[in-house]
Amino acid sequence: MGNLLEQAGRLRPAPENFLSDEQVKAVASGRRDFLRKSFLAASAALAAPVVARATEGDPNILTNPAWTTSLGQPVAARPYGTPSQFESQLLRRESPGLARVGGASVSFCPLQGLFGIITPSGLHFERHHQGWVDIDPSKHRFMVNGSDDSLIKRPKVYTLDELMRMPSVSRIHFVECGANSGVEWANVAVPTVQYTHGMVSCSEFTGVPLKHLLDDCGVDYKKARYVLAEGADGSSMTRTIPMEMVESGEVFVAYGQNGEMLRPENGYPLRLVVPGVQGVSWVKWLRRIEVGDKPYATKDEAVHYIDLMPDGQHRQYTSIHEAKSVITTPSGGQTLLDKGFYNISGIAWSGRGRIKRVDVSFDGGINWQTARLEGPIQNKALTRFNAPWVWDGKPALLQSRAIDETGYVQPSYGQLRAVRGSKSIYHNNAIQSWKVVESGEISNVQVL
Ligand SMILES: Nc1nc2c(c(=O)[nH]1)N[C@H]1C(S)=C(S)[C@@H](COP(=O)(O)O)O[C@H]1N2
Ligand SMILES: [Mo]
Repeated sequence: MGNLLEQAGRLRPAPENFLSDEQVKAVASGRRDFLRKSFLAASAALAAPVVARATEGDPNILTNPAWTTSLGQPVAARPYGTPSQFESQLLRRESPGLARVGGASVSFCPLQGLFGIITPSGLHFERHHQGWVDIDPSKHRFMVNGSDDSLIKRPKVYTLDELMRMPSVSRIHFVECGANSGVEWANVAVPTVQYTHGMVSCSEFTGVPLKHLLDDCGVDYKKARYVLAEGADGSSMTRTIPMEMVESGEVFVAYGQNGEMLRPENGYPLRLVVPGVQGVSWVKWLRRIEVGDKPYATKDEAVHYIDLMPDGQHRQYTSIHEAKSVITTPSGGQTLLDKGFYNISGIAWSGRGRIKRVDVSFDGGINWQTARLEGPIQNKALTRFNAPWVWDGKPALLQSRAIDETGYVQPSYGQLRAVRGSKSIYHNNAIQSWKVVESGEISNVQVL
């Protein structure tokens, strides 16, 4: 259990971490006089800040800590900033249950410790079919060609410098692997939200609309109804994207992520952004777009990312994510310390547009109440919701249910399994349940 708790990251506030050794000793020996003396000495040495009435007995308010009475670190001590040493548990993690084959693996995003909707770039989940590469941008080329010369007037090869001179867009979008929540089909109750839902992340991406580049190459949109996107890594990642998505202007060739260049793990220096569509189509280390007149049925769409239906048939090209949500705090692996008020917080998203409403339940779906959405609500991006809850110390089942602008309602496991059966891996958007027991411990359960 200790290990699970550690994996859950931000579990309990740990104010004891902030005590100096002296303070710890003083507290242990109950020498209140010592605390008072050092407080007075410290205030005399430094212009005393305005102090509110001290809480009786708490050394954290009765004494001036070292950081108040000494010089701080110089500017640019760390030319590239990193999180506080006290946040070192909040990390991407590989699932103990998932095998790593060569570089092919996945690291999960620690959703339980994040706020708002933007995923810090260093915590963005990773999914590589053949490991990640750090490409020299001066050597990277991006080509646009046609499966047939009649589909395109001017096939071209672009350098990164050329792309970065073009008109750019910056948009916030989620990317979710189609296999997110995949092990839950088999009811393998992984312990934390990091493993149930951690293959979703959300960033502000910057780049050039693919439509602009296809126009530049003189694509014949009457004939060229599909594009094939290809990556430069060793996985031969190739995906078909219907031309309507490109023509809508939403698909873009990105070089920026959260205000800086993409991280190597996320496709530096170029990746495709295909809003609302499963992650596999967001080809990283993008080096080529081919326009064609039919779907390509590549390995990554004929064998992988297909859904085995109850009648034994495979469903193909179901790439758009339906509405989904999850409560991230409190969540599996965490422990409620006491009865009383809790802010229930989570994320919701839909590949079909904006989130319209999120409901939360504390009794496993018998009663629902509407959560508060943090705005502005963005198209095909994570949306943060919050709801108040007073825990009475009795067992509870926490759930959230997203509704998107098309009116689609996130299904229960029972509803999802009635249509999809139990043999799938991909595209699980069922309602997640967290069970709270009297001790305050929270675990992952499925409610049908
Ligand atoms: N070239 C290339 N692109 C790729 C992949 C890959 O292995 N190689 N993995 C895909 C998959 S399956 C997913 S879910 C997303 C993950 O993006 P991320 O690693 O930035 O989170 O990238 C996609 N693009
Ligand atoms: Mo994926």
